[in-house]
Amino acid sequence: MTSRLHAAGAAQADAFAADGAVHLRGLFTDWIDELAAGVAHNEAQPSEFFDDNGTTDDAGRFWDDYCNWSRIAEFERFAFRSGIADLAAGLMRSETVQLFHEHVLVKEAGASRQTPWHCDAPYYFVDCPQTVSIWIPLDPVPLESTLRLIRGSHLWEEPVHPLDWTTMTGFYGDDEKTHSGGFQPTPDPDTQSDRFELLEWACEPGDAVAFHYRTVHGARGSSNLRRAFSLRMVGGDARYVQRPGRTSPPFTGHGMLDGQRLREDWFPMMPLAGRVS
Ligand SMILES: O=C(O)CCC(=O)C(=O)O
Repeated sequence: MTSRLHAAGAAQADAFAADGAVHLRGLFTDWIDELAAGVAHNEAQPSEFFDDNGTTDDAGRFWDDYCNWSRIAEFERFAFRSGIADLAAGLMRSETVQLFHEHVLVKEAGASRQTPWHCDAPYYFVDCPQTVSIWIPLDPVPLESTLRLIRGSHLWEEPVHPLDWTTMTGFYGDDEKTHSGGFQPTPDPDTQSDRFELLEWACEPGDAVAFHYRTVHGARGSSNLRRAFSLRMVGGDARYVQRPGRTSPPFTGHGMLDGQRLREDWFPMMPLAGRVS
């Protein structure tokens, strides 16, 4: 498969900076078969991080897994040969792009389990203005089961307090109401629709929704199979942050300290083919 360059244009980078998310149509349609093979491989050989999010007795599971790119060749090829790093560089307006990890999220047909409203940054041990996750659906996604993002939430002063997706209790082992400062409670855009503007796009396979690690997002259940591959990258200003509790992914034994760059032997720099916009 040939490599394609996907440098983001200035208008897309402006929209990403202002809204915290953009929808990009048809960028990765050539890679659907490859990514779908990778997801099948992932399901057949799950990692220690595989999680069905408590949906074992459901009509359809909502399962996810991550940090498998170095053992699943399809994911590694996509990360390093699809041109996605150039897209990320353009959106973040960064001269460099570093791979944080990939994340597979599958809602089987009939999965009623919602993706809880959350923002990713507090689960991670990295934070910075230059962050992007690029969520790529491998199946058609109608509006009712697509990713839903709160416009501009990446600019909120306090990120949303992280919750454990299975127990819906504080992810750091704390309580949402009593947690120490620096976080705000999880919003509910469905009951507070006058306070939030949502970005939601029906998607075709190979579209991409790029969003900032601080953008608050969630999704409903899905009546159809909805496989998604999310690649998470950071730009040149990314720094390790010590969180008040565990992180996801855990990445134990890394030895990094507050304010350090992410170690490149674990989080590789991604070669860029194109000019940063
Ligand atoms: O696919 C979903 O339902 C959620 C995706 C998500 O939370 C993410 O990629 O960070």
